[in-house]
Amino acid sequence: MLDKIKDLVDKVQQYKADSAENLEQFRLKFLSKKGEIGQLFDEFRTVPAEMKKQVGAEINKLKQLAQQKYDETLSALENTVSDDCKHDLTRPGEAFELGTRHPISLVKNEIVDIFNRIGFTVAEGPEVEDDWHVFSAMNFPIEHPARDMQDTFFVEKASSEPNPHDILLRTHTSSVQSRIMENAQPPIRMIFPGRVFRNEAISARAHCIFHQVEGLYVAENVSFADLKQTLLYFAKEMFGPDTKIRLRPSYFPFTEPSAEMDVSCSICGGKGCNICKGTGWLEILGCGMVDPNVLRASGIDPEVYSGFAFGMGVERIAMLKYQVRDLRLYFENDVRFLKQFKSAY
Ligand code: 2NL
Repeated sequence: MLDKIKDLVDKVQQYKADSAENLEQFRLKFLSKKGEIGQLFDEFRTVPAEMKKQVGAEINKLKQLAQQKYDETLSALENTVSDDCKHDLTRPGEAFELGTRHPISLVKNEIVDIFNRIGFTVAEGPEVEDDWHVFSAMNFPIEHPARDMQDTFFVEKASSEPNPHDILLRTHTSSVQSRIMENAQPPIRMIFPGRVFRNEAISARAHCIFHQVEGLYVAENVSFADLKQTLLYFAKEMFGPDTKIRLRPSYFPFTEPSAEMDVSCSICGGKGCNICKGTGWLEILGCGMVDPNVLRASGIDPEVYSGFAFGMGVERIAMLKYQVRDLRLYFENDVRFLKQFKSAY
């Protein structure tokens, strides 16, 4: 027994730890309950009475030695800088590359922010919708070409005839508005950003997926003058304080009267350039007074309330703002393109 203890004392004295894992092995081997020293204490019961005093003293010395070695090694390891310098707080920070937001997100966030400032809140809704919320409640006639397979992606279609229960990918975000109007009474002052889908051939100017922001204000006595001032404010915030707007009569199923809005070209200041094709104006959105049929379909009394609505394509505004000539660049996610967009939004 005494020889075994002496052997262990030698081993402990010679031990040199160079890593935390190594030291942990040392602790398990010697100091844990089932370790070498623990076993000696177990065997101690079998030592003859006359030897107990001497053997006991040796085991205790060994235990102290091992504990001391362990404590010393631990503090030595803590004081040395490890290989990967993880704990050297004086080292300069490592530079890492910060990502940039996608230009479509930047422009969408900027649009949302401008309308937030004048009291519009944001709502989002499902991309897979039913015919009722996308077309029927929006006053699209049965024979409207948008309801055709050629123009809309259908998920479930009962027959070749339009049906309010058909399931489809929304072609505009107005379906969110109709859901809001079903569940809330005016005043409603909201904007609706989201992805929309149209069955179109992909080109520099069109894509089958794009982004829209629509807006809706329904209350008592909302007039066309309110629409004009709201959109003038938006145009000045988005394109600069000297921006002018003009409205041209147009047609949408969900608004009456309807208009398309142009802003004075921010590139040439209205003089005429190749971006505005010499006209001095850029078309940026469609708008109008909400058709009474649309209000009625969603449970709002058009005798009491009126409203204006508008819709704009985020890609189109982003193309004008950043002078990007090919829409497809927004969908390819080439980092050389994406890296160029730095903004507060
Ligand atoms: C465009 C035209 C527009 C609307 C969207 C709308 C929504 C409701 C009621 C009435 Cl709930 N209208 N939205 C109105 C006018 C135009 O979008 O060319 N967008 C890119």
